[in-house]
Amino acid sequence: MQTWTTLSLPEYKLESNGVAISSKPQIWNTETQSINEITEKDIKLYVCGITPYDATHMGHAATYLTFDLLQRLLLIQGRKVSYVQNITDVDDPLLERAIRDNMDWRDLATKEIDLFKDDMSALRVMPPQHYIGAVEAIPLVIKAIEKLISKNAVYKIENDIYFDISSDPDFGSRSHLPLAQMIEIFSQRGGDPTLPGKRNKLDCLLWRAHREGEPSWDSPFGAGRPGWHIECTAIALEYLGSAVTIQGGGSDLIFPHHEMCAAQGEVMNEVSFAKYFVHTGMIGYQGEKMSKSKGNLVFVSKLREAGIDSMAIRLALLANHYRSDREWDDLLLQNATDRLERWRKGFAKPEGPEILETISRVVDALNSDLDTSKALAHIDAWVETAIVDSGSDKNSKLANTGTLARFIDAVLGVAI
Ligand code: 5CA
Ligand code: ZN
Repeated sequence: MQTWTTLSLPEYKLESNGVAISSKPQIWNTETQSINEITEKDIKLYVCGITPYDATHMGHAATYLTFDLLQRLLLIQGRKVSYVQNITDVDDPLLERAIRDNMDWRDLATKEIDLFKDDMSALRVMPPQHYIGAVEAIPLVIKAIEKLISKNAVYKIENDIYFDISSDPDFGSRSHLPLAQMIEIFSQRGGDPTLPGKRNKLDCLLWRAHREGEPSWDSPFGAGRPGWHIECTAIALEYLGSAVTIQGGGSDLIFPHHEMCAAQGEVMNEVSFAKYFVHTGMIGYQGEKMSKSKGNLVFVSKLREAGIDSMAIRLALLANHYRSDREWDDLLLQNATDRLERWRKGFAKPEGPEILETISRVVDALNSDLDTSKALAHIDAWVETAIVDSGSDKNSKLANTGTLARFIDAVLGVAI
């Protein structure tokens, strides 16, 4: 699948701009339940993409902005990032929605993917190098299932193929949930814990044999379609090697999705699937998680149509910590709009107060588990000084405001 385009990204490297940073990038890792330093020079980033219906709501946007920020933060510090994202363009919820709306599921997916790409471009989210749909990945899924068969990690129930979680001795170690809770969440997220014939309640579907009225593809195991979790394992490992550095997505994917992906990947390649499991908090609206199933959605495209500056949307979603479950509301957006206007005023003159200190404080804040509220506050402080000192010649050491604006665009993705 073709990725989206972004406006050109300003090239900004801290080292070549004479900014010395003493901190190192650190991030909360769901698996270790602690903040870990990202030590790798070459980072393989896999982020779970949308299921293309009801996109792009503010929850999706917040999650992709977080990983965009993380990627930008690593890039300005001289790291290399290879980024892969999937699209779940065939799965039960998409097929059900297409039936409900009397649409061909492919047309629904195409329409939503196009909308999502436009929203990502407008929000200045950098595209992944590989943007891969489940449908186009079917040969990769088949290859992955064959590898799991060779490891004796699968079994059949009628013509459906299941992954046997007991083949992964580390099962459960990334999500840290008690069994009863795992079973409950598994069934809420499309799992079938009580299906007769299962070896373990949590075994997940790898290949769903063809059913009347459902799309299917030929395979060595008969006609059918991929299960959800194997799609991400297969795509990640095809494009990023035997393992990934960072597995990312919203906290609703911690279990079962990321646990299953990691378990399958680990059984396939006999190495840990990911080093850092990074999860964003849930965006809520009117007191509940914003979700397609609840229908309490605010869309990026609708706000853009209403004339809201997409940079204000970006600032609104960066205003609070990525890991906190938080509400979307009008005040959040209003505050971000005001902040953007203030920043634009502060950057109106070609020269302003000294910038190196501000840059290093912003990087230190972001290196500390993406503390965006602190980072934005440091820029606010610079902006206030710039506005107050404007026109006076008290400030003997003036700096080029364009350099700071370029840095802000490079790391925060906010074009001032
Ligand atoms: N296609 C699968 C992942 S392989 C999927 O979960 N698709 S999704 O469309 O439901 O969600 C896309 C991404 O947005 C996922 O990373 C999900 O965790 C995240 N997400 C969904 N709802 C919210 C929300 N309310 N707040 C924050 N992130 C969310
Ligand atoms: Zn996924």
